[in-house]
Amino acid sequence: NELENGLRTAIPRGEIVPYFEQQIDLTTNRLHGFEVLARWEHPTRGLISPEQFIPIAEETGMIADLSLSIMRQAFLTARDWDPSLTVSINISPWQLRDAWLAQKIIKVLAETGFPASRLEVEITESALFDNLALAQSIVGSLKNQGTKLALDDFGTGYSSLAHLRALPFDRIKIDKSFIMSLNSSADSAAIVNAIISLGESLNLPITAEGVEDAAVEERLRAAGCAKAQGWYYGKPLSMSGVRRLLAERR
Ligand code: G
Ligand code: G
Ligand code: MN
Ligand code: NA
Repeated sequence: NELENGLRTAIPRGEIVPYFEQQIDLTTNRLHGFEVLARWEHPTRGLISPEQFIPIAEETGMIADLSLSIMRQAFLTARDWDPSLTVSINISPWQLRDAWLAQKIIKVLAETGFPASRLEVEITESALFDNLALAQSIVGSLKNQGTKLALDDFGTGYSSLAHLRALPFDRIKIDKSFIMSLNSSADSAAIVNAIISLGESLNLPITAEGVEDAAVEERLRAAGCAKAQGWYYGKPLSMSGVRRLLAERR
Protein backbone atom coordinates (compact mmCIF):
# COMPACT_ATOMS: atom_id res chain seq x y z
CA ASN A 1 0.00 0.00 0.00
CA GLU A 2 1.17 3.43 -0.98
CA LEU A 3 0.87 5.27 2.35
CA GLU A 4 2.63 2.39 4.12
CA ASN A 5 5.61 2.45 1.77
CA GLY A 6 5.71 6.24 1.96
CA LEU A 7 5.66 6.17 5.75
CA ARG A 8 8.74 3.92 5.84
CA THR A 9 10.85 6.59 4.17
CA ALA A 10 8.96 9.55 5.67
CA ILE A 11 10.47 9.07 9.13
CA PRO A 12 14.17 9.14 8.11
CA ARG A 13 13.41 11.95 5.63
CA GLY A 14 12.01 14.08 8.46
CA GLU A 15 8.53 14.35 6.94
CA ILE A 16 6.83 13.35 10.22
CA VAL A 17 6.92 16.45 12.37
CA PRO A 18 5.45 17.65 15.65
CA TYR A 19 2.72 20.30 15.72
CA PHE A 20 1.84 22.00 18.98
CA GLU A 21 -1.58 22.78 20.46
CA GLN A 22 -1.69 25.42 23.20
CA GLN A 23 -2.89 24.45 26.66
CA ILE A 24 -4.24 27.38 28.69
CA ASP A 25 -4.43 27.66 32.48
CA LEU A 26 -8.00 28.84 33.09
CA THR A 27 -7.26 30.40 36.50
CA THR A 28 -4.41 32.62 35.26
CA ASN A 29 -5.35 32.77 31.55
CA ARG A 30 -1.73 32.03 30.78
CA LEU A 31 -0.14 29.55 28.42
CA HIS A 32 0.70 26.43 30.43
CA GLY A 33 2.26 24.29 27.69
CA PHE A 34 1.56 22.42 24.46
CA GLU A 35 0.19 19.06 23.37
CA VAL A 36 2.33 17.54 20.64
CA LEU A 37 0.38 16.26 17.62
CA ALA A 38 2.14 14.34 14.86
CA ARG A 39 1.74 15.53 11.27
CA TRP A 40 3.01 14.08 8.01
CA GLU A 41 4.27 16.80 5.70
CA HIS A 42 3.84 14.71 2.56
CA PRO A 43 5.83 16.01 -0.44
CA THR A 44 2.86 15.76 -2.83
CA ARG A 45 -0.25 15.26 -0.68
CA GLY A 46 0.33 18.09 1.79
CA LEU A 47 -0.41 17.67 5.52
CA ILE A 48 -1.68 14.19 6.42
CA SER A 49 -3.58 13.70 9.70
CA PRO A 50 -2.36 11.24 12.35
CA GLU A 51 -5.77 9.56 12.17
CA GLN A 52 -4.62 8.30 8.77
CA PHE A 53 -1.03 7.30 9.46
CA ILE A 54 -0.86 6.38 13.19
CA PRO A 55 -2.94 3.19 12.60
CA ILE A 56 -0.61 2.22 9.72
CA ALA A 57 2.41 2.93 11.91
CA GLU A 58 0.92 0.69 14.62
CA GLU A 59 0.07 -2.22 12.31
CA THR A 60 3.51 -2.17 10.69
CA GLY A 61 5.51 -1.73 13.89
CA MET A 62 6.76 1.70 12.81
CA ILE A 63 4.98 3.48 15.68
CA ALA A 64 7.95 3.14 18.06
CA ASP A 65 10.41 4.85 15.70
CA LEU A 66 7.82 7.40 14.65
CA SER A 67 6.98 8.32 18.23
CA LEU A 68 10.61 8.61 19.35
CA SER A 69 11.35 10.78 16.31
CA ILE A 70 8.43 13.09 17.17
CA MET A 71 9.60 13.28 20.78
CA ARG A 72 13.19 14.03 19.79
CA GLN A 73 12.08 16.93 17.57
CA ALA A 74 9.60 18.26 20.15
CA PHE A 75 12.08 18.11 23.06
CA LEU A 76 14.85 19.75 21.00
CA THR A 77 12.67 22.74 20.27
CA ALA A 78 10.91 22.84 23.68
CA ARG A 79 14.13 22.91 25.68
CA ASP A 80 14.66 26.47 24.39
CA TRP A 81 11.26 27.70 25.58
CA ASP A 82 10.49 29.30 28.92
CA PRO A 83 11.15 26.50 31.44
CA SER A 84 7.65 26.86 32.92
CA LEU A 85 6.12 25.50 29.67
CA THR A 86 5.20 21.81 29.58
CA VAL A 87 5.02 19.30 26.73
CA SER A 88 2.31 16.60 26.49
CA ILE A 89 2.84 13.62 24.22
CA ASN A 90 0.36 10.95 23.13
CA ILE A 91 1.23 7.30 23.65
CA SER A 92 -0.76 4.69 21.76
CA PRO A 93 -1.85 1.25 23.04
CA TRP A 94 0.72 -0.52 20.93
CA GLN A 95 3.57 1.34 22.53
CA LEU A 96 2.54 0.14 26.00
CA ARG A 97 3.44 -3.40 24.89
CA ASP A 98 7.10 -2.43 24.63
CA ALA A 99 8.84 -3.30 27.88
CA TRP A 100 11.63 -0.83 26.99
CA LEU A 101 9.35 2.12 26.24
CA ALA A 102 10.19 4.05 29.41
CA GLN A 103 13.94 3.52 28.93
CA LYS A 104 13.66 4.70 25.31
CA ILE A 105 11.80 7.87 26.33
CA ILE A 106 14.25 8.55 29.18
CA LYS A 107 17.12 8.16 26.69
CA VAL A 108 15.59 10.74 24.32
CA LEU A 109 15.08 13.10 27.27
CA ALA A 110 18.75 12.72 28.23
CA GLU A 111 20.00 13.12 24.65
CA THR A 112 17.96 16.26 24.06
CA GLY A 113 18.49 17.76 27.52
CA PHE A 114 14.76 18.20 28.07
CA PRO A 115 13.74 17.75 31.74
CA ALA A 116 11.46 14.79 32.49
CA SER A 117 9.55 17.01 34.92
CA ARG A 118 8.27 19.17 32.03
CA LEU A 119 6.89 16.13 30.21
CA GLU A 120 3.35 14.81 30.48
CA VAL A 121 2.38 11.51 28.87
CA GLU A 122 -1.22 11.10 27.66
CA ILE A 123 -2.71 7.62 27.58
CA THR A 124 -6.16 6.87 26.17
CA GLU A 125 -8.50 4.61 28.06
CA SER A 126 -8.44 1.97 25.34
CA ALA A 127 -4.68 1.77 25.76
CA LEU A 128 -4.94 0.48 29.28
CA PHE A 129 -6.49 -2.94 29.11
CA ASP A 130 -4.02 -4.94 27.09
CA ASN A 131 -1.29 -5.58 29.63
CA LEU A 132 -1.92 -3.62 32.77
CA ALA A 133 1.13 -4.89 34.67
CA LEU A 134 3.43 -3.78 31.88
CA ALA A 135 1.66 -0.42 31.59
CA GLN A 136 2.07 0.07 35.35
CA SER A 137 5.76 -0.71 35.14
CA ILE A 138 6.35 1.67 32.19
CA VAL A 139 4.41 4.44 33.85
CA GLY A 140 6.19 3.85 37.18
CA SER A 141 9.61 4.25 35.53
CA LEU A 142 8.55 7.51 33.88
CA LYS A 143 6.94 8.91 37.03
CA ASN A 144 10.14 8.15 38.96
CA GLN A 145 11.80 10.68 36.65
CA GLY A 146 9.16 13.30 37.48
CA THR A 147 7.05 12.88 34.34
CA LYS A 148 3.29 13.45 34.72
CA LEU A 149 0.54 11.14 33.50
CA ALA A 150 -2.78 12.16 31.94
CA LEU A 151 -5.83 10.04 31.12
CA ASP A 152 -6.79 11.17 27.60
CA ASP A 153 -10.21 11.20 25.89
CA PHE A 154 -11.94 10.58 29.22
CA GLY A 155 -15.59 9.59 28.96
CA THR A 156 -15.35 7.80 25.62
CA GLY A 157 -13.99 4.39 26.64
CA TYR A 158 -15.49 1.92 29.07
CA SER A 159 -14.76 1.28 32.76
CA SER A 160 -13.34 4.75 33.02
CA LEU A 161 -13.54 4.73 36.81
CA ALA A 162 -11.64 1.45 37.12
CA HIS A 163 -8.92 2.85 34.84
CA LEU A 164 -8.54 5.86 37.08
CA ARG A 165 -7.41 3.60 39.91
CA ALA A 166 -5.25 1.31 37.78
CA LEU A 167 -2.54 3.87 37.06
CA PRO A 168 -1.22 6.88 39.02
CA PHE A 169 -2.78 9.64 36.92
CA ASP A 170 -2.05 13.31 37.61
CA ARG A 171 -4.78 14.71 35.39
CA ILE A 172 -7.92 13.86 33.42
CA LYS A 173 -8.57 15.18 29.92
CA ILE A 174 -12.27 15.38 29.01
CA ASP A 175 -12.88 14.22 25.46
CA LYS A 176 -13.64 16.99 23.01
CA SER A 177 -16.98 15.46 21.98
CA PHE A 178 -18.46 16.54 25.36
CA ILE A 179 -16.85 19.98 25.27
CA MET A 180 -17.88 20.81 21.70
CA SER A 181 -21.52 20.14 22.60
CA LEU A 182 -21.32 21.68 26.09
CA ASN A 183 -23.54 24.66 25.30
CA SER A 184 -25.98 22.82 23.03
CA SER A 185 -26.58 19.60 24.96
CA ALA A 186 -27.84 19.33 28.55
CA ASP A 187 -26.46 15.79 28.70
CA SER A 188 -22.97 16.94 27.75
CA ALA A 189 -23.14 19.71 30.34
CA ALA A 190 -24.15 17.22 33.03
CA ILE A 191 -21.35 14.84 32.05
CA VAL A 192 -18.74 17.60 32.04
CA ASN A 193 -19.86 18.83 35.46
CA ALA A 194 -19.78 15.29 36.81
CA ILE A 195 -16.24 14.73 35.52
CA ILE A 196 -15.06 18.01 37.05
CA SER A 197 -16.59 16.99 40.42
CA LEU A 198 -14.97 13.60 40.14
CA GLY A 199 -11.64 15.28 39.53
CA GLU A 200 -12.12 17.46 42.60
CA SER A 201 -12.92 14.42 44.76
CA LEU A 202 -9.89 12.50 43.50
CA ASN A 203 -7.65 15.57 43.51
CA LEU A 204 -7.09 15.29 39.76
CA PRO A 205 -7.12 18.55 37.79
CA ILE A 206 -9.12 18.54 34.56
CA THR A 207 -8.13 19.63 31.07
CA ALA A 208 -10.95 20.27 28.60
CA GLU A 209 -10.17 19.55 24.95
CA GLY A 210 -12.01 20.99 21.96
CA VAL A 211 -12.80 24.47 23.32
CA GLU A 212 -13.96 26.41 20.26
CA ASP A 213 -15.49 29.61 21.69
CA ALA A 214 -15.48 32.04 24.60
CA ALA A 215 -18.86 30.90 25.96
CA VAL A 216 -17.60 27.34 26.46
CA GLU A 217 -14.37 28.59 28.00
CA GLU A 218 -16.30 30.77 30.46
CA ARG A 219 -18.59 27.92 31.44
CA LEU A 220 -15.60 25.61 32.06
CA ARG A 221 -13.83 28.24 34.13
CA ALA A 222 -16.96 28.78 36.25
CA ALA A 223 -17.27 25.01 36.76
CA GLY A 224 -13.72 24.82 38.11
CA CYS A 225 -11.98 23.23 35.12
CA ALA A 226 -8.21 23.81 35.45
CA LYS A 227 -7.00 23.90 31.86
CA ALA A 228 -8.34 24.17 28.33
CA GLN A 229 -7.18 23.60 24.80
CA GLY A 230 -8.84 23.80 21.40
CA TRP A 231 -9.27 25.85 18.27
CA TYR A 232 -10.48 28.89 20.26
CA TYR A 233 -6.82 29.39 21.18
CA GLY A 234 -5.67 28.71 17.62
CA LYS A 235 -5.01 25.73 15.40
CA PRO A 236 -1.99 23.53 16.23
CA LEU A 237 1.26 25.30 15.30
CA SER A 238 4.40 24.10 13.53
CA MET A 239 7.75 24.45 15.32
CA SER A 240 8.37 27.79 13.62
CA GLY A 241 4.81 28.86 14.44
CA VAL A 242 5.45 28.21 18.14
CA ARG A 243 8.73 30.13 17.94
CA ARG A 244 6.87 33.14 16.51
CA LEU A 245 4.08 32.87 19.12
CA LEU A 246 6.55 32.76 22.01
CA ALA A 247 8.61 35.65 20.57
CA GLU A 248 5.47 37.83 20.30
CA ARG A 249 4.56 37.15 23.92
CA ARG A 250 7.79 38.63 25.30
O1 G B 1 -4.13 16.12 15.76
P1 G B 1 -5.35 15.41 15.64
O2 G B 1 -6.18 15.14 14.56
O3 G B 1 -5.11 15.61 14.33
O4 G B 1 -4.95 13.92 16.18
C1 G B 1 -5.71 12.80 15.89
C2 G B 1 -5.37 11.68 16.83
O5 G B 1 -4.00 11.27 16.67
C3 G B 1 -5.54 12.06 18.29
O6 G B 1 -6.29 11.04 18.90
C4 G B 1 -4.16 12.08 18.84
O7 G B 1 -4.12 11.61 20.16
C5 G B 1 -3.40 11.13 17.93
N1 G B 1 -2.00 11.50 17.84
C6 G B 1 -1.49 12.67 17.44
N2 G B 1 -0.15 12.66 17.52
C7 G B 1 0.20 11.44 17.99
C8 G B 1 1.45 10.81 18.29
O8 G B 1 2.53 11.37 18.16
N3 G B 1 1.39 9.53 18.76
C9 G B 1 0.23 8.87 18.94
N4 G B 1 0.27 7.63 19.37
N5 G B 1 -0.96 9.43 18.66
C10 G B 1 -0.98 10.69 18.19
O1 G C 1 -7.25 12.52 20.78
P1 G C 1 -6.40 13.68 21.03
O2 G C 1 -7.16 14.48 22.01
O3 G C 1 -5.05 13.48 21.54
O4 G C 1 -6.26 14.60 19.74
C1 G C 1 -6.70 15.87 19.64
C2 G C 1 -7.42 15.97 18.33
O5 G C 1 -8.46 16.91 18.42
C3 G C 1 -6.56 16.45 17.21
O6 G C 1 -7.05 15.84 16.06
C4 G C 1 -6.83 17.91 17.11
O7 G C 1 -6.54 18.43 15.82
C5 G C 1 -8.32 17.91 17.43
N1 G C 1 -8.80 19.15 18.02
C6 G C 1 -8.15 19.86 18.97
N2 G C 1 -8.84 20.94 19.32
C7 G C 1 -10.01 20.90 18.61
C8 G C 1 -11.16 21.73 18.56
O8 G C 1 -11.29 22.74 19.26
N3 G C 1 -12.16 21.36 17.72
C9 G C 1 -12.07 20.27 16.94
N4 G C 1 -13.08 19.99 16.12
N5 G C 1 -10.99 19.43 16.96
C10 G C 1 -9.98 19.75 17.78
MN1 MN D 1 -4.26 13.76 23.46
NA1 NA E 1 -8.00 13.48 23.51
